[in-house]
Amino acid sequence: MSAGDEKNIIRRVFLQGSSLMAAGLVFKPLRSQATEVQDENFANSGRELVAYPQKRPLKRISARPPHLETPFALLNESVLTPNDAFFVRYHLANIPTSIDVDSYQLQIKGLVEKPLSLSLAGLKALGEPVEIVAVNQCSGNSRGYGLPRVFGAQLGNGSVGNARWTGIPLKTVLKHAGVRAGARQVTFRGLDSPVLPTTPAFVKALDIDLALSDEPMIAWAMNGTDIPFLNGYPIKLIVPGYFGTYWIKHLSEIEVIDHVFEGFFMQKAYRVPDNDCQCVAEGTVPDKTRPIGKLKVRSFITSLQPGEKIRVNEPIVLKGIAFDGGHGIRSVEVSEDGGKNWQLATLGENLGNYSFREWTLQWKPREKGKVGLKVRATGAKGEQQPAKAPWNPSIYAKNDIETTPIMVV
Ligand SMILES: Nc1nc2c(c(=O)[nH]1)N[C@H]1C(S)=C(S)[C@@H](COP(=O)(O)O)O[C@H]1N2
Ligand SMILES: [Mo]
Repeated sequence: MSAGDEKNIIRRVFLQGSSLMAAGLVFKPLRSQATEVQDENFANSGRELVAYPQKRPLKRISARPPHLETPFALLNESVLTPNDAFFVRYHLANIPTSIDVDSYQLQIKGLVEKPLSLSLAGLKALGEPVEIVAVNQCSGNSRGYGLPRVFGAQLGNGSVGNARWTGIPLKTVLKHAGVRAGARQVTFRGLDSPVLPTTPAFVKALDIDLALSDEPMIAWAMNGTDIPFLNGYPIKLIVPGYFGTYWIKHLSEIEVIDHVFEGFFMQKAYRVPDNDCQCVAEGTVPDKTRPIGKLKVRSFITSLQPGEKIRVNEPIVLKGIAFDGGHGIRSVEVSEDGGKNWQLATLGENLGNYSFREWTLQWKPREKGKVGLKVRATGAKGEQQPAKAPWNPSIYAKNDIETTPIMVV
């Protein structure tokens, strides 16, 4: 199938979706097949596995706009999450259905010497391409497991993925436009828009220092090929170490401003309590909040799924991933006795501090029965996963030590 055909399918799928919506029916993509239902261990359980364009069947959290999660068995395939398995999250239902790369323009405006309107070729011509492997994780990943339960999408653990991004440093683009004195923040928006005029646009802001730092980049390739349509084709902002909310998809407009941006998705949503633990007592409201920032240290077992059966006295290799906000992983440990004793896992290849770090551990279950396998990571600066993450009203940045319940038979 040619790239053009692929785009047409995407177009048809989404047009079909919107006309069905208009008729008051449930949005269901043309090529979607609900293959099976994956049961989650939380109240809002039972996720349909649905295949969207360029995607394998993924767990559908919501249909319009699409929010799809990666089943954990797919995260076990490789340290770089395959493009067709990468999770998808949008906020606004008017998502683009087809994009003409020949006429695509990225605007850079506001407090700059020279406003720019760049074609994709123009963007690529600004400097040497760079590559970085980095984790994209939604702020609300795992919210569905949090208690007390809070408003918002009930996410499982699969709104996370790791990819090799190729693009141009954001600072190169900003320097080309010439940031003027008095710049305070830079805002970013993409091609998606609200259905109703009263719904705020999805615009995010970075402080000027972060925007001009080395890591943030405008990427046009993901794992060596085009970014899948639903992950932000043709270009996407990558902010290594920071939650996915800043990683604007279908990036179309960059504006340098002299104040702190007041839009809804910075001032009202995606905020955490403004203190060291980013937490408050359960069920209470913080006095002061700030925009969410960097990822916290986390780890998962990917080689065994909850409820899986394994044989007693047969050695197996446990495998999984660990990541943090950019210091890198110092160690990963596994416990089979509820956290009393911990065994040190072997870390895999280091693809950089913003990447998933693979870990493995030889393990022989010696007794029959239920086992809760726990995994715990420690970052290079000593940050360690807590048994229970401190609470915040949106259950963002959840990073409790995970337990995978299995059955030894
Ligand atoms: N244009 C646009 N970019 C966006 C969003 C969006 O709604 N629109 N959502 C953000 C959020 S909250 C997340 S978690 C990531 C998800 O990236 P993905 O869909 O490529 O996995 O995209 C971010 N970028
Ligand atoms: Mo997100």
